[in-house]
Amino acid sequence: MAADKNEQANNNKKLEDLEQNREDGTDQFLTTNQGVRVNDNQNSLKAGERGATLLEDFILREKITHFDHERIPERIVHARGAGAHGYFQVYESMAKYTKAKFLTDPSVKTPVFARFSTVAGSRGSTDLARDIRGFAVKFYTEEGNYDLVGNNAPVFFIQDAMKFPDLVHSVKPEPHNEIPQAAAAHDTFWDFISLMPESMHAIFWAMSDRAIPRSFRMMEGFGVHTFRFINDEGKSNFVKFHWKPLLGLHSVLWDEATRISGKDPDFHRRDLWDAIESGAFPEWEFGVQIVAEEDEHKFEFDLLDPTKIIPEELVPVQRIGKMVLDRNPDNFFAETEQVAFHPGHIVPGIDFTNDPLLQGRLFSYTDTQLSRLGSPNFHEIPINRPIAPIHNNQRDAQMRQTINKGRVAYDPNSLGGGCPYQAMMSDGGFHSYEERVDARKVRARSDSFRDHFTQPALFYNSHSEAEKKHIVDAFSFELGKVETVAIRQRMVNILTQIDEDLAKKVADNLGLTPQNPEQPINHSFGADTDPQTVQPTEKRNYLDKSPVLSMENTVKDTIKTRKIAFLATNGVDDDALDAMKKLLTADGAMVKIVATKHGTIKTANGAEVKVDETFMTTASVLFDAVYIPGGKASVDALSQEMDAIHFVNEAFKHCKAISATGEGADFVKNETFAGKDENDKAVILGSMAKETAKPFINAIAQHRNWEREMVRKVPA
Ligand code: HDE
Repeated sequence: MAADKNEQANNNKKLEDLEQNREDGTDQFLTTNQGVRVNDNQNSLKAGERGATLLEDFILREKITHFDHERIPERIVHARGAGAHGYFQVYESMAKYTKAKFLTDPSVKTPVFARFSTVAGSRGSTDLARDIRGFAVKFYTEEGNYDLVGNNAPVFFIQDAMKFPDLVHSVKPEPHNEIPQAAAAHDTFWDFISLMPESMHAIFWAMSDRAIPRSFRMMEGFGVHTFRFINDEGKSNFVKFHWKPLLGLHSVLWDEATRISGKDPDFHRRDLWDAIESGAFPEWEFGVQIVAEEDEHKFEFDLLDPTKIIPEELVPVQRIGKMVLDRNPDNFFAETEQVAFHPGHIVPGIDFTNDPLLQGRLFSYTDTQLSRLGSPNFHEIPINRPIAPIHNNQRDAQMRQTINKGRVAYDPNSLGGGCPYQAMMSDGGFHSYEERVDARKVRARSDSFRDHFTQPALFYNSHSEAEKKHIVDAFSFELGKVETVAIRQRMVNILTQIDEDLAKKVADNLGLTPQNPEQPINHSFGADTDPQTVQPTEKRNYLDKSPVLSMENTVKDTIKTRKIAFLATNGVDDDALDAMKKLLTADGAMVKIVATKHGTIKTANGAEVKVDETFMTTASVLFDAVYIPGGKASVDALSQEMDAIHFVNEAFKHCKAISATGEGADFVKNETFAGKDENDKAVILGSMAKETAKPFINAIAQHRNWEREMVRKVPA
């Protein structure tokens, strides 16, 4: 008990220490880094007003020197990202499977820091690149930091860490001209991929709508590798980790993504920030798929193969807890940029498997921090510090913050009373799972890793027609950007192994004919293996469909945090504006008034309404839906505004919900493409906001009306 109290006091002290690192200049004098108050921050010290600047100016030199060194190397991958603080809480004790304290005590709120990222682009690149997203969470548990460094796709492109530098070199901008930025649509990437059949499953995820999320808050996360849970008795179960967003899983269209990249390249970062600032805290449920140790070989795929999922139909995901992100960082650099994740940061109760990709990662992440953050003391940077106490005999190195007391920095010692001493397992000492190993030392890949086509086919077949079309379009776009025809052809040929119809459609868009690869795919699993013998195995069929893979089956009953544009100018009908606003905001949506000019507009009854955006500062692609309230003068003015007409047409083209009342409905019918099809369920026109609000809300909750995509005649 006393020990518990001490621990709690210690944790509180740690949190206080972290807070002390936060600086706020409010009501404070400006000082140098030595604490000397600065009297003139406008002028350097000169020999006369027009004279040369003096070397003596220690204030100028300190300021400029610090500035000159402001940049640190960006992450090699996942450079572009945004993060937030929050907490995690388990619903019920998982002690049956794991002894990790943060998963066994439902009363504990474990602080977390989550960072979402794209993989390929540089730090300043657009958020809306077609890419897998990083989904990394640092749990500051009482037993030390646990990092779950995952992605928004459950599978990876390669099976062995040996191929990671090759994969990343192929997707990064090409080395001779550093083109293209944050894009996989170029020759070197598809050259590599078309020679790597093991990448097919991840490629299908990357070509699907999941790779262009509507929001970080509306994407899933996955631990990817199979890990182990270890319980108090030392029993191990295999486990796969999932994050399920409570707002559902939603994406934008590719055409929209490219436009958002121009209108607001910070779209995802801003969306996360704004949601948290407005109190609409993003939430995910934490899920686990548990497989008993003795069932390791029961599946038709290998649990150690990171290019495979365990379909949820075979092993359901149990939702065991919730993460809430409720605080934005105070400083992007100090927190989001300096946070150092590592899949090797684990706590008792969690352990690794022999997934060869995971094993490689366990080396990589500390190594990369050494060059990025510059010192093995990166764990002392506030965002990386555990709340659990740190005591060991590690000493010194650049930028050491800790002031270790005493003369003893070795173990065993008698001068320090043998401290710090090792923890028994019963004291929470980490003890690696004693997996039995009896093997030859080889450079080779297991035969059980050779099935590359079954799961991409399962993924493709599980989607709706609209989603399938998006996948065909994505392949056609990406390969269309590839200049070397032989690479396009090779890729189309591999696609025939997965789905003939898809391959045909992509080939057709590229002006090619798919050929069944009669030549073996030269895929080497090891130095001395004969390529003939390591052919990928043929596609199998252990499951026709996995409906949870389709975004069609996601949460579609909420409009919380959805952004709705109201197009209005002077003379807008008061009731049409107010009633709709009230109903939408009551359901958690965010309404923005988009007008022709900034400032305020006057309603028909003379009320003043603040304008949030103008047609110059925003665009339909930054919204989920559009509403045009009636009011003759307002609608007449909108009819004269090309950008207003374009706004509605573009929203229509991107399959969004559109509603209008009174004269607004005439505007939609007469001036835009949106009113042409009376059967369109997501264009809701009427005379009163009170009547149109309900179907409008339903249509927004559906996210998009994909049926509309077949209408190709929209001039937007
Ligand atoms: Fe990473 N990865 N990775 N990765 N990764 C990095 O670490 C690496 C892999 C992931 O928001 C780097 O701190 C290797 C899979 C995320 O800060 C680096 C291999 C998954 C982030 C690195 C992989 C990931 C990283 C770059 C193959 C999903 C960003 C900077 C063996 C499960 C974390 C850094 C953040 C970052 C290496 C494969 C996820 C270079 C060698 C698979 C989310 O160490």
